Amino acid sequence: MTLLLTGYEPFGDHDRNPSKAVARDLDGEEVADREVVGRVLPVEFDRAGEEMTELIEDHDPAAVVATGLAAGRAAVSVERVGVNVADCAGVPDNADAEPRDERIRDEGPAAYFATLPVARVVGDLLDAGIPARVSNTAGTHLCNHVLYRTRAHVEREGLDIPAGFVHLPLTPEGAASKARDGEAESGGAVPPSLPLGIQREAVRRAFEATLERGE
Ligand code: PCA
Repeated sequence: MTLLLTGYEPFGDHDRNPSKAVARDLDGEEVADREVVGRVLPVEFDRAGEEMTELIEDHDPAAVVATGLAAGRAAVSVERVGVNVADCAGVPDNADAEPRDERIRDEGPAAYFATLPVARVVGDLLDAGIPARVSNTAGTHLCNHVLYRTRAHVEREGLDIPAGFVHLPLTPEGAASKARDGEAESGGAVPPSLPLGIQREAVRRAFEATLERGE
């Protein structure tokens, strides 16, 4: 069996996305005795959910961890819930879609819980010296959308697989680039960051902690 890992293309005013690098780097690696299928999703509301559904059908994974960038967050954030809202909050997707206060599924439930063992994943990351926390909101942009759609699909198909979402901070290079665009040279703020190697390790451990469940 495989482990499905997704990241995203760069979007908005970010010229890189650590989630894309992590998905690429871990693609083909063995984690918890399974092969990671690492794929990069488009940052498009009209396509990403569909592509995730197809990936699950094609690869029959034992677990799904979707990841994305949350610039400004200091820690790896393991999301607890995806809500039935699509609102780009002023950041158009890469096809210029700008949903505002929309439902993802008109008849769908208000929210789905992630089925990753979120507290256990965070505990394991903290034990490994990686800054991490449970997050109670994945926002309303595409990351939340994909979490909601993934969980809806898993439930509709009756699949017994843990599925969830992990938001990653900027890398130091990404934070430096933001600082350069800002006022750091005049004393302005620099956003928090985490090196890519640590982000990769966090995702690897997220799968391991998830698959330990019940073993
Ligand atoms: N982060 C965005 C969408 C793509 C990404 O990497 C989000 O947090 O919704």
